[in-house]
Amino acid sequence: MTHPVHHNLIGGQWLPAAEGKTILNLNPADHTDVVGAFPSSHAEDVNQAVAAAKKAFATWRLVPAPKRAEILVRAGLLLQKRKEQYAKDMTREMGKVLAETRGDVQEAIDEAFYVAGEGRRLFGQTTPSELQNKFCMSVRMPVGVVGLITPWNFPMAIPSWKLFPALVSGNTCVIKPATDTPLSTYNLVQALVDAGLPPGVVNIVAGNGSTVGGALVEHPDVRAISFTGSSAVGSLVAQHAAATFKPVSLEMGGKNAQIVLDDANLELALDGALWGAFGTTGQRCTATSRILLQKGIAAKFTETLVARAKKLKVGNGLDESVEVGPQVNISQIETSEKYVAIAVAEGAKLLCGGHRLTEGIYAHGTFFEPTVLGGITPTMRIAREEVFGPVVSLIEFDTFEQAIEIANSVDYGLSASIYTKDVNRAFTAMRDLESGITYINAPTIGAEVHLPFGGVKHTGNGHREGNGAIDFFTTWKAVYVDYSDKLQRAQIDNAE
Ligand code: UN1
Repeated sequence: MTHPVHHNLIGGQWLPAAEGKTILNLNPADHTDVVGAFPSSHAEDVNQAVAAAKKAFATWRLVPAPKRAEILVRAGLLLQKRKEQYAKDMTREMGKVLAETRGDVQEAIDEAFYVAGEGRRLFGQTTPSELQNKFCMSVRMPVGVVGLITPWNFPMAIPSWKLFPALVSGNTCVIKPATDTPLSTYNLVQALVDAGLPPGVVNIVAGNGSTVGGALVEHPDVRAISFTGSSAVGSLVAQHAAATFKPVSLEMGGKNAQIVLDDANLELALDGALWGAFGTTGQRCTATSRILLQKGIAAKFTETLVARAKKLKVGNGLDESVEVGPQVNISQIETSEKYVAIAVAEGAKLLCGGHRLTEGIYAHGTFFEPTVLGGITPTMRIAREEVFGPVVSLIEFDTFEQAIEIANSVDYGLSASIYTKDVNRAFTAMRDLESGITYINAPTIGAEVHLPFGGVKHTGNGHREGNGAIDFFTTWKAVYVDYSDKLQRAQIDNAE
């Protein structure tokens, strides 16, 4: 069977990788279905792409920001028109169910319209001078060529979180899509190209993370790196980028807790837990991976959660009746298996799931049962380490204060949620949970694009996407205009 062969996008031209090698993109629900072949690129391809981006920067930075924004508006409109096709492409390469891939494309559309508004803002400041007849302001400048390294779990939304603010700010980009899900990044960039983006402003170099990502991170002409992925890789990115003093924005792991207090609306908390833990097959940085249950409701909640988890329909995400798609690849399945085994060895009770699915409709895919583990204590590895699969741990507690302490007892700090009707506790939780995102009576997933997205501790290094991305993709320039027609020496001529 033939499949499409995709090339890198360099300086407006579609070119095969210099070494001519490719990587096959397989459907995780059915490995006999080849989505396409994508370049397996090396440093030489990265060098060409960076050179093209550097050349394009000379003119793109001078295009007025409102004009740059118009391209984003047109790209957003094209994404709206192509939403269904792009969602289907994404389910085929990534596995998550159609309702969710439609949501992923929608998130890119939302980002396009939100960031386009920045084209007429990009506000700086004016401030009085300490001297007479002198004017002071600070203006945002583009950074230059930026390198973007994106993950497979939100193959269009996360590239859009990086590309759109980088572009509206006047930067040019080299993006390395996730090896498992390049097609959705190609679709996103195609929308930009069709919307009138000039050649070289966005370049795609596909391939292996350490080869292509590594070359981008080390390239002297790349001025900043924005990375989303694991904390282990993020740490390497930061260490390598330090050699050339590149600013790095890192969005990494989570071990997100949903707290359920005795007074919570239990049905609502159960709906939230199922969606937070098993939506996207648990493969979100924001996924609920710990559910903290107050003793009074723990037994009932556990029983109902397990019953409902067992009923979730697992299968090919292109089937509209399916609720949980496959995991993206075999190594993710192995991680899920490994953590279930570690948990059980440490004394956890396997309440449901825990195994890969291999028979019948599952024979050619990478499917894992929705899994609930009970009897977890906060020090077990399953309670502290990220799994990134459909595996959730139940931890019981006595008091509200204990719940906050347990929630905060991990290295990560992306998202947290609490279900309660007690407004005092809700506000205390908003203040005390160590997380970049906090939900009250809502699951840990579902951030909207126009709020800051990111976390504390090992989840990030202080930058934010969404509302905050412009801060990363611009650099401040302080400008002083002296209209006194004489030399005025700051700190000296005006001193008493
Ligand atoms: C991620 O898991 O990396 O908040 C991103 C959410 C989505 C984005 C998740 N809007 O769950």
